[in-house]
Amino acid sequence: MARLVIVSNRVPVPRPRERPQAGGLAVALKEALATREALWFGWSGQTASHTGGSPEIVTVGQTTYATIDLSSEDYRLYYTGFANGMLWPLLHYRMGLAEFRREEWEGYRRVNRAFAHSLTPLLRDDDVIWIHDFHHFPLAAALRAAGAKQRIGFFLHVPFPPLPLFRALPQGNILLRELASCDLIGAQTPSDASNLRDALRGAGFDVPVHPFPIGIEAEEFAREAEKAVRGQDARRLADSLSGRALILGVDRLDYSKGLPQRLRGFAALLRRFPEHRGRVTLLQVAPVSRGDVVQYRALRRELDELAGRINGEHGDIDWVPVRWMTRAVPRATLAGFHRIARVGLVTPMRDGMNLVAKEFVAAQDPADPGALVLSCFAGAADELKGAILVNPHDPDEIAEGLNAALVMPASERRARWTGDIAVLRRNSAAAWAEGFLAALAQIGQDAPRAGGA
Ligand code: GDG
Repeated sequence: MARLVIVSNRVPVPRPRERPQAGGLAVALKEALATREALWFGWSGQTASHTGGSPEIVTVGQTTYATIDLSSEDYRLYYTGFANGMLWPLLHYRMGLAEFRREEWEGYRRVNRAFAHSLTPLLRDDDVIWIHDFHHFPLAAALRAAGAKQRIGFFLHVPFPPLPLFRALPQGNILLRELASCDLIGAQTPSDASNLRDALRGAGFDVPVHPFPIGIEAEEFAREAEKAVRGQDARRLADSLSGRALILGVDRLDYSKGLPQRLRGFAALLRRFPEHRGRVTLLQVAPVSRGDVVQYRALRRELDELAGRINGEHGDIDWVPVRWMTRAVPRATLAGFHRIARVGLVTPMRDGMNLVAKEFVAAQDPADPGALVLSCFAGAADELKGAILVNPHDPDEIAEGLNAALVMPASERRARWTGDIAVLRRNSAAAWAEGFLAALAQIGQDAPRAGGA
């Protein structure tokens, strides 16, 4: 089997004497990496005096991790600037939050060339290269310019907006041209794939673009949840609820996740459905993310204030309606929290997939599962037909969804959960990675031969 070369902005390099960092792409690619030799290349997460140079190499089993540093200047221009300050809001349909600066655009493209320059000497002729996400739109072209002839696939983890919106990006056609150096492009949903295909075609490129919805290892997460509910943290949480129903939210503190809208929706529940007052608790875990981007700092202040206001207005001497945490919680502990929750509340304004929604479903007790209230703008809404779908722009709709979830009889919760867990087991993380890699291996193989029938 060909060696797999993964490229992503961050690389989960295993650190000796530390517990493995389970999460993100590392979880999704676990199976794929277990079955073949692999090289995982990307940024070390460190800044230094220069970008690039020869990578630092760590090999564990069949996987080699190779990372390079970024200069502080490039970190600011490429990562904080163009990737998080321009592309992230644009791809999440939030042009009002996007800021374009020519020097950041240039920094972004320079860092991608530096990636190609450091990666090229490590490549073998029969490697298969799989590039991940919007940090690296220009990378395939930079690798081709350095002579790479290997098969190159690209997966976009976030949404892709319709063409008129994408056109707001100055020089967007250059990014599309560079992306078109790939042999196969994957997106999360059929509509993201079709938006990206239209943009590429509009710029004159006919690369195959298909949906490959990312999954999770549901059985493994369920086992973790079952174990964690007996653990100390989950027991502390369960005891502290005093019999109240738990509504749980878990998200990076990001404006795409609809957190203010969620808190307003919860406040609307308490106002419009007073029978739930004193009987529910919302726990929102929102670890701070991208704290050096100004929009994220403003969001954090807004949420601190909103949570305080709701508690001030609705709280009682023995009841705090909103528990608000900006610290990260260990993954296994979170699995236990999901299992305790009566309602999973996931309200992104736009989300490529949203793995939290899937993790909530996977963690439930089959005999007495909780209900999921899910934004219709999460990619996961395409698959999780048992969720109560809401439009997060309307707090009243969130409140109605929460009420429906809280009063739903156990038989209906079980019926909805049974359908969703079957989908999750089928569309696993392993199936996602193998599906993409099989499609990439197939490119060019099934083209009609000249003169053939
Ligand atoms: C991007 C796309 C797409 C969250 N808080 C804690 C914690 N998490 C974990 C969750 C989940 C992951 O982080 C977040 O994944 P999401 O999919 O929800 O969202 P993004 O980070 O925005 O991911 C998204 C994804 O890529 C994959 O393609 O689904 O649409 O935006 O696994 O559980 N984990 C721990 N502590 C926390 O406090 N340990």
